[in-house]
Amino acid sequence: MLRYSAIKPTLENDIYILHGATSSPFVRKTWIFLKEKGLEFEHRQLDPLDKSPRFLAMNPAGRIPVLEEADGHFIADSSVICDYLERVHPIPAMFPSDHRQRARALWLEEYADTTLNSLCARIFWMHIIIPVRTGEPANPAEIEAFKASEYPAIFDYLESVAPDGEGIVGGQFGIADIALAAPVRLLDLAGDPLDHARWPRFGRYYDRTIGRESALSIVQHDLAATEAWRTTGQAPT
Ligand SMILES: N[C@@H](CCC(=O)N[C@@H](CS)C(=O)NCC(=O)O)C(=O)O
Repeated sequence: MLRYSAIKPTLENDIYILHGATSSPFVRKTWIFLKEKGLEFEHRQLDPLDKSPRFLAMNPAGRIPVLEEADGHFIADSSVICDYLERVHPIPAMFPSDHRQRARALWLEEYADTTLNSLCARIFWMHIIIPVRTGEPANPAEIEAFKASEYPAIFDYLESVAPDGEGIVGGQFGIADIALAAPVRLLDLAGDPLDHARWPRFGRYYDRTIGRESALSIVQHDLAATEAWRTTGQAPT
């Protein structure tokens, strides 16, 4: 949590600024969380690959998202940001109050941010970024082989725990649901959506989350960001 004194607070109003590229699943997670909380924010593009001094002062790890508060205070990492927002704005609650359920929600968030995200990000790279950077079209055989080897362990597990309703933990919509949907959206953006016939329960659960008003509000922005990657091989500016 650094304060970058060379940057003046950029907002007069007491609202947040969310920095990052809108194709990022971690930006999407934070965006949806802010919306679910009913918090006002502005979005600013920030290229995660351009490790400028300004970016590194905001987050020495050089990763997006970064949340800026009205006084110029920065908070990095989607999980840290969501936890912080929950404490500052506890209602509506997005983390379970029961200790075991909270642990389960945090574990699912971590699983989504790591295991699930690596898989979905790889598909996005294979379809969108590698072709524009190499000048070679996406390789369907390579993609299908990757999916055949990597998808079952992860999506069979998610199929086995997906709820009928909106909330995977205790039936209450919250952080775990947002975190699980955010990377799967990369598959839609890559033009290679999840096979709903093979994983119908998880597919319907994903559709319910991504169809919420909070999640729909980022759609035009993530499509635009994907188009920037697809045409230039670079993050949106
Ligand atoms: N644990 C972090 C992960 C953030 C992350 O990896 N963001 C990616 C973009 S999707 C990034 O900034 N990558 C830049 C890099 O690795 O150089 C979070 O939850 O915010």
